[in-house]
Amino acid sequence: MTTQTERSLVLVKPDGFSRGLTGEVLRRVEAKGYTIAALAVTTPTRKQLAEHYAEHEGKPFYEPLVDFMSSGPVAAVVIEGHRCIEGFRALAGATDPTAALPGTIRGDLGRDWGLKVQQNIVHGSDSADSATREIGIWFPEL
Ligand code: DAT
Ligand code: MG
Repeated sequence: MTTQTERSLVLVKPDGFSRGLTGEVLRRVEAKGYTIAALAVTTPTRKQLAEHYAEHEGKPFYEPLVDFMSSGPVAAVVIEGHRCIEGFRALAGATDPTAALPGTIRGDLGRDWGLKVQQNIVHGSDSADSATREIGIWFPEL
């Protein structure tokens, strides 16, 4: 029997990156005990984002989401560690940064700006299948 270490795709979104919060996000990931397996700074293309956010196509926030995510550089990160998918989602907190609990990345560092899409600092894969799919989009060489 082989044990494979779990991996998750984390993005520090353009709001987090431009506010200089990449280090703070990585600090929390490392302080939790996960390791960083890959790291890149890139401005996402709309094509990459259409793939990444395919599940949201047609929703009212979809176009604003793609506009926002392609507006500037992001830090794309592959993190590693047993149950890191669930663990990073807990570190990130709820999607709505107003409702996200203090102590979480979104709860501590994010707020609602009254825009058509929530700007909430980070993305984290929501399942093992999503993680595999998303890592393939952002790090095709892995
Ligand atoms: P999450 O990023 O917590 O996995 P999601 O996958 O449902 O959330 O949505 C992707 C992003 O789209 C999310 O981080 C912020 C934005 N978003 C989601 N639901 C929204 C809504 N109802 N109104 C505005 N923006 C929303
Ligand atoms: Mg999601």
